Amino acid sequence: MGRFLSFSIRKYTWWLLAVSLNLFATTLQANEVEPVPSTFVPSQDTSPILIVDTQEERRFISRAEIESLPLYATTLQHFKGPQGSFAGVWLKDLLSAQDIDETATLRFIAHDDYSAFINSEERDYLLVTRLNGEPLTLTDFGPTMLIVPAEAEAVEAGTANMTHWVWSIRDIIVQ
Ligand SMILES: Nc1nc2c(c(=O)[nH]1)N[C@H]1C(S)=C(S)[C@@H](COP(=O)(O)O)O[C@H]1N2
Ligand SMILES: [Mo]
Repeated sequence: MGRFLSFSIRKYTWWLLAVSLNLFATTLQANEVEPVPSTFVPSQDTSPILIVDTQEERRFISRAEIESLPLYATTLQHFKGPQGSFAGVWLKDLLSAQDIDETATLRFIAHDDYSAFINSEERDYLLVTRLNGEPLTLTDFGPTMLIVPAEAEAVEAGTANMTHWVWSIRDIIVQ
């Protein structure tokens, strides 16, 4: 009886080990590409860091407002240098919180006056507010930047078009 019990416990242990290794590997894989929900405490900073221009009005958006939306994080090496955990909100979530049509063409204008046309339906854009838990500032290509997690590997390899990876965003104009 004792031998039988210890045998089944041992068998169960191996099974448990295999299952947890499998889960662990899946988590690692998911982390590489698909952003995972992030649990950091949303910013309380209500000073404006982003302008949204609709046809009717100009809106000033703060970190607190952006980070009140569901937060996601993904790990990558950005082509401008920064590396680590990039966290923020899906652009689609911000648009719907701002009552902006997802199909709208958006013109993103950066602090260096770079501009790019973006359509949130074309790809899944993450609007990043943090790197490794710290708020992004102008010196690390913030206060916000657009990344496309699904393209991260291709961008790292230099094989993807990255004209829509706008950093240091100042203004979003809804066309
Ligand atoms: N703020 C800002 N974002 C930007 C750009 C820029 O000049 N300013 N250049 C875009 C372009 S055209 C490319 S190819 C990539 C890489 O820019 P880099 O070659 O200057 O590193 O970033 C994109 N995002
Ligand atoms: Mo470019």
